[in-house]
Amino acid sequence: MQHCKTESKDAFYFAGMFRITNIEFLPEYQQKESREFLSVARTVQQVINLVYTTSAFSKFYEQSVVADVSSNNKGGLLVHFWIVFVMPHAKGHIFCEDCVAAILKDSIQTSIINRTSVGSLQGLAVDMDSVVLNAGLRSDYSSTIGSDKGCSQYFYAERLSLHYPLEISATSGRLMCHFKLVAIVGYLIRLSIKSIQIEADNCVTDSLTIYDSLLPIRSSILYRICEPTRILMSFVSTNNLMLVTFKAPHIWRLSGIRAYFEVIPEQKCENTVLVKEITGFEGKISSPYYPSYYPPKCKCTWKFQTSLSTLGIALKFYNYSITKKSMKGCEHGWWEINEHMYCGSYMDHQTIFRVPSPLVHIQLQCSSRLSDKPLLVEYGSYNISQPCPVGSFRCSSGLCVPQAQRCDGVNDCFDESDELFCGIPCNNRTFKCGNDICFRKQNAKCDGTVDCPDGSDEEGCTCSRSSSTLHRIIGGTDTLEGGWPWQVSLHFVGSAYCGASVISREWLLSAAHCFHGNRLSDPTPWTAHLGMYVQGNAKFVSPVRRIVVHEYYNSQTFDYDIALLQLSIAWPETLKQLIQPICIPPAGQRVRSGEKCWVTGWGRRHEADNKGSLVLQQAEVELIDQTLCVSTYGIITSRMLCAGVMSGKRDACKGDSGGPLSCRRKSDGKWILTGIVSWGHGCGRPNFPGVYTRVSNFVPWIHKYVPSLL
Ligand code: 4AZ
Repeated sequence: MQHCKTESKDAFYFAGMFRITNIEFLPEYQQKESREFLSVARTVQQVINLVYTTSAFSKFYEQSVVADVSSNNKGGLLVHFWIVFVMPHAKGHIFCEDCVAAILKDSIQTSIINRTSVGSLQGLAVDMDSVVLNAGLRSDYSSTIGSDKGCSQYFYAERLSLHYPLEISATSGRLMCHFKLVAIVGYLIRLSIKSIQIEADNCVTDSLTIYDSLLPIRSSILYRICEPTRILMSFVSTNNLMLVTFKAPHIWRLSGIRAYFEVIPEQKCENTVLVKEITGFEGKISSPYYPSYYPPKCKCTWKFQTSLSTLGIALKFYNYSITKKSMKGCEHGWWEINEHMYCGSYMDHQTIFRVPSPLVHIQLQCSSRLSDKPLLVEYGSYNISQPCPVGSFRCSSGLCVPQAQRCDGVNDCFDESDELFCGIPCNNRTFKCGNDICFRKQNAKCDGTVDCPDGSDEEGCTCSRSSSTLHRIIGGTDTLEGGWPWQVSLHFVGSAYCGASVISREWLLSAAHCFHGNRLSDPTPWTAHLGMYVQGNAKFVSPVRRIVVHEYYNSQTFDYDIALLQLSIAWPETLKQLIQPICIPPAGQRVRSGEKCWVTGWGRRHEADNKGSLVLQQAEVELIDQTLCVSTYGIITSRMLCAGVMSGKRDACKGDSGGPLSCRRKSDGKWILTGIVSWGHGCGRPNFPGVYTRVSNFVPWIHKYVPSLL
């Protein structure tokens, strides 16, 4: 709850507005002396009197004063008013701002039946959504109701494409100006500021403030400038009116503003773009009213389509970047791109965001309280399988720079990623690449990231072969510690939620459906538990840095149910007895029905259980003929395979999702990740085998993110 301090000894001023929906605007309302204005003002004042004289604040209520009755783009009348309370001997007392506003809002009677936001305020038809009321200053009260004219002025702008000048200057004395700008109905106001001369005092006394209303109401501030500037800046209202206040109470050298305003039409912010076949940037999209600051209430939709399915959409943001939505607030734009949420933030360099899909649907919603800096985004297509051209280096931000610029001491990537892991003198704390270049990263060998320019740190890395710890499982039924060293338990906000498999030092493979949903798609609440046997007792736990859900994942059909997870911390070499990657099958590998494989996990042991198992479970299952599986379920795609036993009994269940279906290759004894636990009709039901994601169909997709995998 907010409180406000009195400026004078005992009077409190509140500035507010609301929209009356059932009275048509007449030009006479612009004349404060007209019968029409006085009649509406009297009615509104009486209504407000009634509201507060029957409230808990009746003792302190003094009066209400209607300052303006204006047209607006939503129809009806927009009424701006002041409410004054007097508390005798208030001395330091505070007046609850939220209470004063709540009394007014709660007095509006709405009916749920007609489902509109219009309610009745003592007989006046008032739009609930339009009501705003904030504490204000006595000086603003005096100058806006006309008792202290100062340099307050009205401007009625009726002509399009005309620059209406707004200029004021003084070299001594004081300036307290209120410029009320009103445009014809259906249009907006754009204020362009050429220069401001002002004392920079952190907005304490000197400021230029732009309001989305006709009274200085704090919650409708569009922007505030409290420092001198000569850079052209422009701001757009959300209605056909705007208030500009300029305050410089102690002038002793040149102060003032040079500005102009225009009447502009409302712009729709949507576009459908067909992107050409050639890769590269070819066009631009921008925030609404570019190059003006964009208003706080905005929504844009852009649809992109490339001409080839192998091309995705690249977006180059100027001085801006978008990152996966996190738990923190999102103050500079919500971006929804193909159903994934991102938050925007300003930075001092350009960033590139690639969407590996030929069809991209983007929605931007402005999320800042004030107007925000204009955004410019270049778009174009890129080759999904080759995001950077041959001979160039891919920066962490996605930007491509010539390979020759890597390690040249210049921050060409802007995020310094081209200058990371460049050669330093070799010692026992560095890693030595094949070409004798050393860099500072321990355990760089086989961590899934190519660190050496020659790739030697990721050469010869291998996945799990049958080892001494493993024969016990093959022959038996018990899961022994270390038996399935690639098995991972994924915890969401501290609880076991899904399984996954280790495929490199920092990458895991799991099911996309584990991460479907607003909170589930955010890596922050997830932890990966590796080298675990009894649930909760992992040998190694890492937060999750990144979740890559397959872009074609379909939550209705479970098609493309695959996701890659990048660990924040690579698991240490010292745990290799208990943690080992499983091999990815060769691309397009066909499987033999009847082959015996193993499914493992901490999921439920019976369909009716309500919690998972404490000890890692294993079950031997058979790969099932695809045609038989299609005839069982009907909706089996080539990205799925079935495994189980037709009698039921051996199967995966809830909680095992994302975990491995491991098959041992006879020729070399290596374990292959043939499937990922995905879905099924119940668990262990006769004739309804478990359905798994067919990993051999995703080898190029996995290599795109984990290029070092063999
Ligand atoms: C699940 O709900 C689930 N019997 C996983 C696997 C199977 C069924 C359900 C297969 O996560």
